[in-house]
Amino acid sequence: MGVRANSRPGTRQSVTGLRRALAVGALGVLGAVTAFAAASGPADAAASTLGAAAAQSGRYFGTAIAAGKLGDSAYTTIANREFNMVTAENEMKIDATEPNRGQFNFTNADRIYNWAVQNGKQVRGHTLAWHSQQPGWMQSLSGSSLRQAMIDHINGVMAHYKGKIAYWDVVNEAFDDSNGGRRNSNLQQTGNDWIEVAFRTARAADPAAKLCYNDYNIDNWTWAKTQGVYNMVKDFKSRGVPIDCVGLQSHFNSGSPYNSNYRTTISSFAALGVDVAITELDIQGASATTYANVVNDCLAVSRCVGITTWGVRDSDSWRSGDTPLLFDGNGNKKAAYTSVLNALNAAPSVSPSPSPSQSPSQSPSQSPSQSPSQSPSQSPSQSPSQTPSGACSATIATISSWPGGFQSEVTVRAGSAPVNGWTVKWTWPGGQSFSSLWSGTQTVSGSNVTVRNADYNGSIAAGGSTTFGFTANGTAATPAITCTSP
Ligand code: 9MR
Repeated sequence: MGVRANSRPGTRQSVTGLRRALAVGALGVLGAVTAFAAASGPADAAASTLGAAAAQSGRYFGTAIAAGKLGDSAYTTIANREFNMVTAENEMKIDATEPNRGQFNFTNADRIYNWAVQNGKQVRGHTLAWHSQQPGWMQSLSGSSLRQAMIDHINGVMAHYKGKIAYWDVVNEAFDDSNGGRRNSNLQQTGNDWIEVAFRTARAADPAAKLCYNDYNIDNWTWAKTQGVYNMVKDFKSRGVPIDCVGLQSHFNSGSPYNSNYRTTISSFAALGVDVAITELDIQGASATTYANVVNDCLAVSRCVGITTWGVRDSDSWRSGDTPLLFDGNGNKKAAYTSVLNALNAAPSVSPSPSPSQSPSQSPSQSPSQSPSQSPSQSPSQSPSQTPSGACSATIATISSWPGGFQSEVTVRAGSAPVNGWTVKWTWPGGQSFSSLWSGTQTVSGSNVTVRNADYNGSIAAGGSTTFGFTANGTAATPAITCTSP
């Protein structure tokens, strides 16, 4: 269901229609992000909520939601009324979703997801790969096992929400605060390519989701950290690494204040061919002027797609002492709320039209920021094999199972010589079928399965191993499997 191209935003009736269309889109195809075309002048009637006001120019206005507050009706009343995009403040993070290796828990994440969808909102996923809020088991890993755990985590979480998340913060806060280089984290120590591996994994896991890099202190265009992230995104775009958006967290305070070059930052990232989102906005003291400046800077750049405040009321903020949000602790609208609403209402409205490219059923190559040559499915599935390859062997293990489905991991081992490219085969014994597979490329013919290496894990050192994983429908099975190497 798309948004009617001829609906006229700007009137109360058409804004309602747009909101209804957004709600239907969210309930039906959650990957759907409505696209808008043809600017048609300022809105002719003011919208009365942040979400409706932002929707007039094709943008969203979101908030972070905490699962523990969904029973607070004062909180949910404001959140439901004002916002049309939701980010889980903590519940989709690594420690929450994979507390034990290979055991995923989506209880609280789903509470937020379901609340959002049932109320017609879209969801930003936050976050898949991050040095912080790692569960203990992940903190204790390093090297290739940590790299594999990161890949498995991305696949496990994205499989659960496949086709349902508008934007995923794939990688969070990977840059150093001062020198413009990478943050020295356990993930960074797995190799400088960990960020692009995360993005490639994410694209393959859910081709419908827009994939974002998210960070703080990348708001000021002159800061080294901003330039470092800018250069990474530029490099990714030039090499076809799948990235669709950059999230500016925008936690503004005296140490990291709003600067008038913020608009330059937004437009510069957008000029690289990515969407820009303001993902965690809060402003110490909540100056109405500064809030309006932020909104106007976003509105000035067509690819600035939306704004999320990091909480609803001041009392919900991680920095509650800074009173940085749009509602006070009693749920009253602050002066900053009015300035944000007015700024949104003053934006030129646009005519909505259905997005051409966001259905989950469409292939990755149809994603707006990817040319077909950048599709992960078209990556070479085998490493170059000029060097003679040694023999390989493989074993399969069930990680977890549930009624009607299961998750397995296959370990591919090299013998006494290095392996350069591998192919694993088996036959399903009882009608099983893949629902998603990661760190490999699959070919299925009837019950016969062939999995070849992905472009980054074909080379296995002598005596070494790598793994790939999958979720499947049917009864858990551990069929006999073979491994061949060219
Ligand atoms: O708001 C979140 C707070 O409740 C958590 O204790 C904290 C733990 O790291 O994370 C906060 O959210 C952060 C977000 O996930 C990433 N950017 C910075 C946010 C504020 O710390």
